[in-house]
Amino acid sequence: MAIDATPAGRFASDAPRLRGCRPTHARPWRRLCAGAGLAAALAGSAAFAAAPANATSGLADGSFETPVVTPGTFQTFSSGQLIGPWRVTNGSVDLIGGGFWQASDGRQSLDLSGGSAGGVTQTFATRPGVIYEVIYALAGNPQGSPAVKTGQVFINGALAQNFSFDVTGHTVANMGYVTRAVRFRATGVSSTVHFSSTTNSAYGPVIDDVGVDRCGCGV
Ligand SMILES: [Ca+2]
Repeated sequence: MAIDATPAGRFASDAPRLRGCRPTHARPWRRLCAGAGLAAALAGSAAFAAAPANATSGLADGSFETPVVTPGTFQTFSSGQLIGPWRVTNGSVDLIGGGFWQASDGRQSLDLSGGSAGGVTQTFATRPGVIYEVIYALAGNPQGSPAVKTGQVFINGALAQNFSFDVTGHTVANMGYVTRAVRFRATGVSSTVHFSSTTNSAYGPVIDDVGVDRCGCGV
């Protein structure tokens, strides 16, 4: 079960930390669960209390920093190939090296359309019944058409979110990253997230800074 979370707009370092979400990775997140009121409402509920206190998630290299691509270039990966802990699911994607364009986090990012629409997936540890939120930074390749890049997020094989990003007015130096999130309740000891481009060109949606938070916001 998964729903779209309300887009939070651009990353905001001054965004208030909302109760009910707990980062399950080392890096503190700049954007947490939407729906603080609902989170607060659930805070004392049996459903919320049932969430294990030590739930963990092992999503790795959500920043697409490995392997390191020669700065100023990009490397295309095709279906079945691995990009660190990510696997290319279809078509091809471009791992963008540092300095080629602005990353949201670190130096590298991922264009989900390599030569054509592609996608990547990763499976991470979850606890059944616990609510998680996949958070990611979204932009688009500003170097070619179409202007509006589109794609989808799947959780455990089910469509969880359609996304789009309009690159109009953005450049390689000002990518205009926004934050997107997808909430879901884990049903097993592992869950799979799959980002897929539906932009069938060489200029697709760009993602970076993917992470998973344990979340008490409710779904
Ligand atoms: Ca990165």
